Amino acid sequence: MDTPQTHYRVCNLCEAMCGLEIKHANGQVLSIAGDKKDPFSRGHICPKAVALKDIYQDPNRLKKPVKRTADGWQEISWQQAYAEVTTNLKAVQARHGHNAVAVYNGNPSVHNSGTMLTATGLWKVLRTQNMFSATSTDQLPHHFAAWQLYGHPLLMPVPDIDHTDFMLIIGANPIASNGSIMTAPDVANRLAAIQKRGGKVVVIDPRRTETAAKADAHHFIRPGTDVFLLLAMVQTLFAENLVELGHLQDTLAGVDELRELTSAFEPEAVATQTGISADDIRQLTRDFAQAPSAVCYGRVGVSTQAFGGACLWLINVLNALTGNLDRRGGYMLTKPAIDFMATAKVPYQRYDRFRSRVRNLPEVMGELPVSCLAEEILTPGEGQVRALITSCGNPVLSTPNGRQLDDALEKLDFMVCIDIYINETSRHAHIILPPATGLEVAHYDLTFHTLAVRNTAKYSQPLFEKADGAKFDWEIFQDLQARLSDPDFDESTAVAPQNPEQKIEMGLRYGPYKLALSDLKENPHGIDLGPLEPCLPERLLTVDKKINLVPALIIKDLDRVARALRTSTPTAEFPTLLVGRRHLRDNNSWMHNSERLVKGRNRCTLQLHPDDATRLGIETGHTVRVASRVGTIDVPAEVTDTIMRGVACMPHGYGHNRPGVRLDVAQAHAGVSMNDLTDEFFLDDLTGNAALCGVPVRVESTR
Ligand SMILES: Nc1nc2c(c(=O)[nH]1)N[C@H]1C(S)=C(S)[C@@H](COP(=O)(O)OP(=O)(O)OC[C@H]3O[C@@H](n4cnc5c(=O)[nH]c(N)nc54)[C@H](O)[C@@H]3O)O[C@H]1N2
Ligand SMILES: Nc1nc2c(c(=O)[nH]1)N[C@H]1C(S)=C(S)[C@@H](COP(=O)(O)OP(=O)(O)OC[C@H]3O[C@@H](n4cnc5c(=O)[nH]c(N)nc54)[C@H](O)[C@@H]3O)O[C@H]1N2
Ligand code: SF4
Ligand SMILES: [Mo]
Repeated sequence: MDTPQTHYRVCNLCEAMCGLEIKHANGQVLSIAGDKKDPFSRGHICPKAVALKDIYQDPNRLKKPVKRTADGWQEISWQQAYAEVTTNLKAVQARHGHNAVAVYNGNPSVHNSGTMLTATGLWKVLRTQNMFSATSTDQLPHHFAAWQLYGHPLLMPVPDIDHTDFMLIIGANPIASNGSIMTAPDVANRLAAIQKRGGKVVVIDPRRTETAAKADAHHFIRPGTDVFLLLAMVQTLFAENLVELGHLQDTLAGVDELRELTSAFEPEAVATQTGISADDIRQLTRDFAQAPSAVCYGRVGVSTQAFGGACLWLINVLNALTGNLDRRGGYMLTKPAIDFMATAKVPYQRYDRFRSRVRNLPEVMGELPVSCLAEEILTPGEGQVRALITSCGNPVLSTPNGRQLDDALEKLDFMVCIDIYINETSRHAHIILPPATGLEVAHYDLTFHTLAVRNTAKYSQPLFEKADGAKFDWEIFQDLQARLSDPDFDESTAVAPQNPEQKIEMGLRYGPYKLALSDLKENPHGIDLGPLEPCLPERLLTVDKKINLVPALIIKDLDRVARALRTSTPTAEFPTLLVGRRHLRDNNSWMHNSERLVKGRNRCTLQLHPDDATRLGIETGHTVRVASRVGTIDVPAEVTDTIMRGVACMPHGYGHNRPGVRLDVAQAHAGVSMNDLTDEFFLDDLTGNAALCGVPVRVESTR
């Protein structure tokens, strides 16, 4: 064996951007450890990073295009695959119009710089309004609030976790998820550091999570009621004269209207609905407002619910009204080495330029809510979706009423998946185009450097050559774009796809630090560019350079909030509220083919409070039946007092035992899909984001 060598790169599996130190020899990984010299992650990694080795070696991972035939999947050449994809997509569009082809972009898209820099070129050529992505099952409310307040959906502040004195975490579990819209590697130690310097961490969650267990205080909240809590906190700020605008005094508009609008939401008015006492709400508000610096941070638990948009607006408002917006230790914007915002168009206008055909839902950021994808395929008429391209996505397991989509995909005239596995979604494809991935690709994190709690920059070179005959994602996107855009496309004169490295180089050179790609290549551990710094109002992208705290679109939604406060959500038919959870060794739906990640106790269980379990005659290990408006599943129960009464909880991303799925390890740990219960009609009316938290269900014993 050759002498082992060491390679440094970033882990692109989740948002934390941990630095890796990989020892390898003869094309084999010997070990994967944290890179102690990475200035940002300081040696931290989680178990998923080690699974990069498993992905690299996975016999189920595709390296060449495959075509579904009567005799099963057949490997075909890239040339044939491109020709068939192009012919079929063109035929569908020629016969049925541009919108007959739909696109779904999944989560790993934003973790791949090759995809990030080339996919949109292909989507533009298609000229379809039926663009969908995981965004509308995830962070759309964050974008919506950022657009309404700061002028651009990507101008999202992040918690200055390393300097704050008080961190209020609502509906996020960073110790399991490693942080989201808050790139903060080694987040457990960063949270512990708040406490060490005398600060406090408070968690609001229907579960006593891993993060809550380490916090100074945890309040259970009834799922979907955070909007009431937040309104009561804002009401309290005004009622107790705790509003302090700080340096944004002249930038913040609408403060008086806000006082009016929130005046009815006294803590007493929301205590029953939220399950948090009026005294606790007042005390929490005082502690937050009076801390030297504080930040309120919310994530999936507040964005994937029926009032996601209003919640995210209020989280921003709470930070602004206490002087914590754009202040050290508060809620701050980054200054990334590649800054997309430098060329952003003002005003931002990608909203409601068109609507979904069947349900008339407005476009947001050039996309339609994925909750309406299946009906666009299933409902006949002009503009019906007849072909689908997915890239980096597994919507059968990740979007509401996944079963319906699962069935709908069978009805498509043509489907192509750009994916590395034959999974629950891609098993329906006619053709799968697999890009090189993981250790075979170069990466500069375009997305998560812009959402990081410290400004850093890092470029990762590929560790291994891609497999013989494999292609990079950026090659696939450009190859397809060329073939689809040119009616006279000629293979023999085609131009070679451009390595997007050049775009990264340009982005860095024109960026605020004027870096060169060579600087990053010479510093494989990454470059530290310093802590977050105040940058408002300069960085605002609003036309008047002000922050309007009472945007009309959002204020209109307060009627819906007020109505909900008077209604009690659980019905007799579906009396329990279902929420999700994440486990450190899961990564949405797609890493269960790594034995090291799935081994051990079954994690796909339905958690219930002991009182609810006793009432229903359920014990840990029993199979229980869970029903919602859209479906029924059977799942093992896990009785635990970490969950609030009246709430049930299960992870998403399981349900691998469907016919044709070619994931040998994952199928042995199949589990069931939470999204066979979530409801495509249960969403945040304001933003179109799916409501995956607080889904009304009925839990029954099967004994
Ligand atoms: N009930 C419930 N549902 C949820 C959530 C929840 O909390 N609860 N969370 C939601 C959230 S936040 C998200 S982001 C979505 C995720 O939803 P999706 O993005 O649809 O699902 P993933 O499981 O991330 O699937 C990733 C896909 O990308 C493929 N892949 C992996 N690496 C690569 C690569 O390098 N290139 C390509 N082309 N493909 C690759 C995988 O094989 C897999 O098919 O799920 C959402 N769904
Ligand atoms: N290990 C691991 N890490 C991941 C992922 C993964 O699948 N596994 N996925 C990645 C992705 S795509 C994302 S978007 C991020 C998400 O990152 P996080 O948002 O931190 O993800 P979760 O762990 O799902 O935390 C959501 C929390 O909201 C709580 N919750 C549910 N309903 C409500 C509610 O109504 N109100 C309140 N206040 N809380 C509620 C849940 O109990 C849960 O603890 O994680 C990323 N990191
Ligand atoms: S926390 Fe995220 S970035 Fe860090 S090693 Fe784990 S998966 Fe990779
Ligand atoms: Mo996500």
